[in-house]
Parts: sequence; structure tokens; C-alpha cells
Amino acid sequence: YGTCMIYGSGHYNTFDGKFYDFDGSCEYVATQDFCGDENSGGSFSIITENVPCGTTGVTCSKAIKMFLGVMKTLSNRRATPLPAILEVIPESELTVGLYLVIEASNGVMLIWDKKTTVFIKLSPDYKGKVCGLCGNFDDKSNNDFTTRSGLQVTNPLKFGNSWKQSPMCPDVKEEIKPCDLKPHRKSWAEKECSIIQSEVFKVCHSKVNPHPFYEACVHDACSCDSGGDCECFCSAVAAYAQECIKAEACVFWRTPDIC
Ligand SMILES: [Ca+2]
Repeated sequence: YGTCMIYGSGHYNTFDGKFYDFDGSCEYVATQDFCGDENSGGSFSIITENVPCGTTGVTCSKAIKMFLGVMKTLSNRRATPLPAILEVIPESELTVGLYLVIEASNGVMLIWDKKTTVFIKLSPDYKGKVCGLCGNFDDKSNNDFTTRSGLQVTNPLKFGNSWKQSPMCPDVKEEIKPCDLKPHRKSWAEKECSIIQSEVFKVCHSKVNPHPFYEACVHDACSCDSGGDCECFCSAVAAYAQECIKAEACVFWRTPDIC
């Protein structure tokens, strides 16, 4: 199975392991097999709805929509690629620990902590057949920034904006740097997040590069200023811990003092 992770304020780790940030408040295609050829029908679409979290303008995934079944385009014109959902098949749903797990019979699984962390798992049958913010799942991370129109780009904003669901949403124009906007939170954020680069996670460092996760953690800890200080920080550390578990490096980091 391939896993795409979306967590905290706009952090993405694609099926092929490309890590990037994109903060946009709109609905975006996380992944779908409705790609390219407009005459070919897709079988599923997962949409993430991002809303601002905190006062610096960063966004968090607050709702997830999963469409399974038959989809058809509303129009043949490329300008309106929104799929119409003709049929939605109800699927099994269960709660495992902190997570809501939805497993569909077509090899699509969604795991959500009901806050800001989403894992999407796809069976290998979908390799190279999907598109969206989670990339194309062909085992190459360098081509994951493929826009809706099929162009490969290097700019995460250009890539991210192409996957918005509504043309009414404004494009994201610049990357948000919450620690620059809230400098008084920076040293606190760096101190708390240093746990990711500390002895606690040592066994994992050689398997999963901690640096992007540390940067993402500082970004979130700076930005989470409208309540839930600790929650943002905990989610950011949990995201790294989750990748470590996937790489078979078990880490015990939750203590009564931290999270
Ligand atoms: Ca790829």
C-alpha cells in the first residue's frame, strides 16, 4: 500500500515521499483516479477542505470528502473539470483508537484523526493512475508536482492552486511564514519541536529524515495561536512518529508532560 499524509497546517507527504507545504483555504483534490483523458471515468475522488487555523493565515484540513462510485464530467470542456457524483457507495467505517478508518472495497483507505491529520492509503493497483495533491504514485518523487492540466511544475503554489475544486476560490499568492509573523513564538516553537531531532527519536533518524518534519513542526507551533497550542505541536510530532513506525523504527515519545 502507498500512503499519503496530510497534516497540520498544510503539510503534505505524497505517495512517493515528496514533502511540501501548501496553505490554501478551499476544497482541493487530495487524490483521485480521474486523471487526464476526459472520456475515461474515474472510480474515486478524495477532497480535502482546508480552512484557516490561527491568525497568520495558515490552513488546516478540517473536512474530508470521499466519493466512490461512478463519476462523469459535467461538461466536456477542459475548463470545468469538476466531476459529478452519480453514485456514492456506502462503505464500512470504524474507529480505531484516535482514528476514524474508512475502508472501501476498491483498495482505497482513509484514516483520519478527525482533526488535521489524514492518511490516504491506496493499493498498488493505483500506481501511476492517480493525480492530485498527493502526487501520481509512480515511485518517483520528482514528478509529483503535476498540475491538473498535466504540466510538471516546480512551484508548490502553482501546483496546489491547480487542484482547487472551485474556480471561485482565490489562488494562493505567497507562501506563509508564521514564525516571521509571530517572532515571539519562534524560540518556544524551536525548543518544543527539537524533540524530533533529539535522542528520543534517534533510532528513526537514519530511516526518516527528521529535518522537514522539524521545520513543519516549528511552522505549526508558531502559527497555532488561536487555541490548541499543544494540539498543533503534538500532531506535528505524531506525524514524524507515524513515519518512523512505517519505517519500522518504533519510538516511544508520548509522556504525561508532552502530549
Ligand atoms: Ca510521482
